[in-house]
Amino acid sequence: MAYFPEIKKIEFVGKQKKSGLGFNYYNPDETVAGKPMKDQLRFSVAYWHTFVQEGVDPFGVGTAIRPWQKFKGMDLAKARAEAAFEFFEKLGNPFFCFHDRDVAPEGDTLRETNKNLDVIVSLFKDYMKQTGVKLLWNTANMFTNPRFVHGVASSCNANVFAYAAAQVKKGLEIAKELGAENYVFWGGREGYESLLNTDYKLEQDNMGRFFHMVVDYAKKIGFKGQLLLEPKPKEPMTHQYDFDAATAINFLRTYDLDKDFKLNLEANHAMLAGHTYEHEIRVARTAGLLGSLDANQGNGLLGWDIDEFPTDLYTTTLAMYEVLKNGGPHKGGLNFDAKVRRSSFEPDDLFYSHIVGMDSFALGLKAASRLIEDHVFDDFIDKRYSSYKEGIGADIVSGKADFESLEKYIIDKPESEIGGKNRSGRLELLKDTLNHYIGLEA
Ligand code: XLS
Ligand code: NI
Ligand code: NI
Repeated sequence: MAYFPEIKKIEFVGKQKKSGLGFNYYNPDETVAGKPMKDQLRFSVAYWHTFVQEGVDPFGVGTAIRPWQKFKGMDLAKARAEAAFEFFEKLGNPFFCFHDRDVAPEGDTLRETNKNLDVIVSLFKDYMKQTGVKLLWNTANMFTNPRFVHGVASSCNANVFAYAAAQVKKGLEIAKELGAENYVFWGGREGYESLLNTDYKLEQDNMGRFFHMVVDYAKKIGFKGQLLLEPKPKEPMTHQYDFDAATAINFLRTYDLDKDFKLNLEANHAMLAGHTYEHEIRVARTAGLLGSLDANQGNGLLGWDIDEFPTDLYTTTLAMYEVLKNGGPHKGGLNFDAKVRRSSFEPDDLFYSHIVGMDSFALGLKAASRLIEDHVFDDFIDKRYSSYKEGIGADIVSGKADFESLEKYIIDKPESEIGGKNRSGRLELLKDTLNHYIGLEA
């Protein structure tokens, strides 16, 4: 059956036609920075937000009208899968992402749960073959069930560790079966509330052990996808172990996992950590650990993860700037870890929300590509640091200088030769230029 009978395939309509059910900027086959847009952006739809959540908030039940809601149990799981692939074909996203528990209900034992999963995975396999839609990543939901109350690999309960191991083992097998490009770990319950009852060192060490088992098993079964860690600073736990990109990188290096894992970075999580999205991406990129992106946005007025669809062009431009500087998305992509607002409860809103997200990133990509092509920031930054290209600066960079030689060089210099050499950072000028580049593409 058709779940979105009123909707036809969403087409690129160009700039002249304003909004509606068409793309103003996302033109999948148009070349930007040497590659078709679809390969630069690698958009993915998040199964949980689009086909599962129903607009619940802490004060009220769901508001969403979803034509598959009339089914229950495995029938609901099958209906969702059918609706999902109809949606993907109409939207034209090349990828999707899911948690194991989004796609099939839990049974009484893990064995039964896995059986339910197998049914849906084989359905997915057929649909993927028919439509050409691919799996950007799958992941294990190890945060909803009450068994994870004290954590997962960091739980004080060893049987929970064992359960999680078996759950992820199955997840990796599914990833292999469906040809996933990546496999993600978001440690929602990996953290602690208070040190009064927490063995911090054992919890971290156990997480290290868990991830080594992941690496070993992925190798054993020949899973070729990239393993990814997704940082988040708070919510649900007070102290999340993977606070932000820098903290997660330190964890990976401490446990000798940085050759096998990269990061999946989310805009709203960056905001909760007190960072911009581009900061998080830059930190990962310079460490050689940029894996993939969860595309959404937060609200600076709120202190929690609201997973709004991305519409902020500054952020999409600066995020795509980092991606292009990283040589493109590689195995990663842009997964819309984003949900329609509770008041946008009609099925059509699922299309409008993805369209604005895709257009915002397409425009950001084009602006970023031009900024790079014209060396706008590169030339400015190059000049700003030019004192390190010759003389004493070159000695510092090459390692020739030491405290004694630096003292000898500077000790008798007048202040006009020291502070007097500073020049304006020209931030307002640069922002004006950035606005101009976004405006050129809009
Ligand atoms: C939650 C996370 C989650 C991960 C996948 O805040 O963003 O959605 O992306 O488990
Ligand atoms: Ni996410
Ligand atoms: Ni999130």
